[in-house]
Amino acid sequence: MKSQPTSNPIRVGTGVDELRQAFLDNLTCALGRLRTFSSTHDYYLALALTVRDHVVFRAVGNVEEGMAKGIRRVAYLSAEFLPGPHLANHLLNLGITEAAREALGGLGIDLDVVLAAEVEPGLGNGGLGRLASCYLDSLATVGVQSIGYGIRYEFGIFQQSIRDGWQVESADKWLQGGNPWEIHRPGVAREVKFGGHTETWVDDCGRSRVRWVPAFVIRGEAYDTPISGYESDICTLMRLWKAEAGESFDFEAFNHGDYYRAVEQKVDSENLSKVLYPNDELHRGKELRLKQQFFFTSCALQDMLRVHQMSGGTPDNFHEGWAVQLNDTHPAVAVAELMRLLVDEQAIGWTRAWEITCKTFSYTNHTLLPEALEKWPVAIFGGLLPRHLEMIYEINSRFLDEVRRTFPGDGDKVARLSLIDESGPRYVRMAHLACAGSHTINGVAALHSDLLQQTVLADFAALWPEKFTNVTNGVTPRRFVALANPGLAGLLARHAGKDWPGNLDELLALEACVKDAGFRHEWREVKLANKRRLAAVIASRTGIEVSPDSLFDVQVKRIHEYKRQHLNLLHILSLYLAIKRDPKAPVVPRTFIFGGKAAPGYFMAKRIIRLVTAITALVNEDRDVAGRITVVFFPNFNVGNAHYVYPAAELSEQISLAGTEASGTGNMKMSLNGALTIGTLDGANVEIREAVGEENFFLFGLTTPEVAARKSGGYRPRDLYEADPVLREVINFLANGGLGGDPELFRPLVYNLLDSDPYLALADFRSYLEAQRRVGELWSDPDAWTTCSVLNVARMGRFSSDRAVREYCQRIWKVNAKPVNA
Ligand code: 26W
Repeated sequence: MKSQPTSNPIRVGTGVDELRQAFLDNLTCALGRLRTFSSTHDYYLALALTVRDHVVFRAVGNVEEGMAKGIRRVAYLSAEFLPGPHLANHLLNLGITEAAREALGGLGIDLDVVLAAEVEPGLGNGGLGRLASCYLDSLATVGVQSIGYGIRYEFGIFQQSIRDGWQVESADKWLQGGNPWEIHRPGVAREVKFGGHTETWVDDCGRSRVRWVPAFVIRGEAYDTPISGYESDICTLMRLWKAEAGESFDFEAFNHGDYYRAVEQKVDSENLSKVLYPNDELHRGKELRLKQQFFFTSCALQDMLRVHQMSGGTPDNFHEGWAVQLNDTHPAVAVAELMRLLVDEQAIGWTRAWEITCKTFSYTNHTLLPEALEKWPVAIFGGLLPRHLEMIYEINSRFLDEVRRTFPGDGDKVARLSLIDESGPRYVRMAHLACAGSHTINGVAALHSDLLQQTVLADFAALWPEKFTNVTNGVTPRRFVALANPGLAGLLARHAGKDWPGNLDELLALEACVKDAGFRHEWREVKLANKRRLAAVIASRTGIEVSPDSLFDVQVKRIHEYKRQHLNLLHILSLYLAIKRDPKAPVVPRTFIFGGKAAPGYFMAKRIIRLVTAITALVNEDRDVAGRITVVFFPNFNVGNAHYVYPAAELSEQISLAGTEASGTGNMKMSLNGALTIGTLDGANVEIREAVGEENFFLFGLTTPEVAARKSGGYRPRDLYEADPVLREVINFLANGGLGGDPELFRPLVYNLLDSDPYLALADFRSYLEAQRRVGELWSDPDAWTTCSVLNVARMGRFSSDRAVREYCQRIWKVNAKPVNA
């Protein structure tokens, strides 16, 4: 590491005494607290400010360096980020965890207690947001100048609690106690226009130009959060925009003395960035969401243009200064906005502007589910963004000319490819806009990228095969192993060397240890300690006692029918009924752990949670099964809670219907922490299985082509129910009020399964049970189980987000990352 410019050795010194002094200074000077009256939260803030200085020093150094070199930067546009708690991660990256522990210890303060006081920013729904944060971490780690642009939601994803067995949502007031990580930059503000109309005018050179006369303007103010890299001088910035009333919001109203109307407008403007929409994988055409998308996208592009010009660039070579990644279609309106900025504001000709645009953007698709694909009614879109609608029509007309030239006479194809869906009421198709304006389009796992080209984007793939590629997702081993699982981290360092967090392929060295009984014993001890830690957390949050000696079988992810939590539940009920029937039934002791949020308006998902809690009540209170199976719903699954769950997992449930989970990243996090996977050939499971070896993975279920065949052959789930006595028993138990309480409660779930079963849970039931039987069998042989667990970890190097980001750098963004081991 290079030395950083320092003006004050106390503020950025890494010795114990300097850290302690900086901490005390911050407590007094920044927070105005006397030590005697300080709370744990004050200590947290003081330490956070201390650590922030170190990180910000790097960030500031990077800006100067980047300007001087005129290098190409990466902008990651994402409506969601889920960074998790920052403090411990920075300490790890800076290599000062122990120094900080000692510095605080000398004052009688426990670092772990202070770390636990951090409230995490929940600015995302799930996989997509967490992936964005893993990528910022890796961009910093592999040394790429980059910035993540998003929205500073005042309320992030709701907090989940369980009351009477139901999910209850409450507001996430993450900013209430102050946020020490962000730097508010009122000076870095961008104006964003909305509504109104367009008009043409003629400029001094006699050119016909278009001007957008908006109905209102909203100001975006930047809030910067530095993201450090592991043992790296480079820092990425997460620049989030908060909506404020525009400069002129109150002119007219004030002139008429209407103070209240003026203030109302102000409140209205600020509502824009108030709350994150809690839907994942379901698109609802809510106007405010489109406003949010355009707002942060426009702020980001204006910001990039300014940075580019300050670094000596011109609008004409914008694409040489920036590579811009669209994280799903949420920021896809950027394609039209960049065109507007270049054509209307910079007076660049259409053809050249389009060339610049297409050389700037690339687009990642994260889902195949049709209900997730974003499309906006033309009336809403045009009402809010009249100029962009015009631009999209023009882009479309030129694009469809190209289509007609390539596929003459194929009118259906033209209709299917069009940026406007005209099959009924008219819509703007955001994925089509993203594809048209991007040089590269990728899916997030090999299977997903293939399916993308065969299904939702098949026509685009036929038109532009060269644009399509795959970049399989990855996760950061710093947060999800080094930080979350210090026991395992120590063991890995001793046996695979200390470099593994920055070069995950080093873990391959573990293969040589697997035959060593002492090593396997140590491995089991680490897992046991993690299970004890999780058991304590579960007891304190739910009151449920779980045995650390049982097999920890874990399914944590958003609740969705395609992820099939209900398939897992059917298995649990089959075990329960088997034990009830025959107390000697060969069932290994298991603790089933569920976690995840249901979208507040998603009826079935909420019923699934209710079913988990009903089964919890049934199973945990039944003396006949006591000590054999236990079921837990871990409330409010988020990044911080994940730190307890992943390291303790022994069986990772990745049981989505083949062809529905784009990639999954929880699958990677659990396998990296030594869990074995029970899974279908879906998303990245396919590649995980290839990497760890098929003998170390419990495979079951239909393959994607088999799913298609079953569906087209007229799938009749009721026939399966009739034919399979175990399934029949389980379903009857559910339908006939076996769980107690209102017998109507689970009928919607039951009838959905029997009459339609859109995600083929019943078709995979038998095969799942059989795979679960193999799980039980292997578990009964601890040495064999441990061997598989070690091999899983050893062979997971490929799933580091560093690898994924390097692929993006090399193949998509064309920027240099520092070499591995540099
Ligand atoms: C418009 C509503 C909406 C909101 C969010 C639709 C779709 C989304 C996301 C694309 C959903 C999402 O998070 N997808 C997940 O992305 C992960 C990262 O690539 C993958 O690992 C998961 O498989 C995928 O479900």
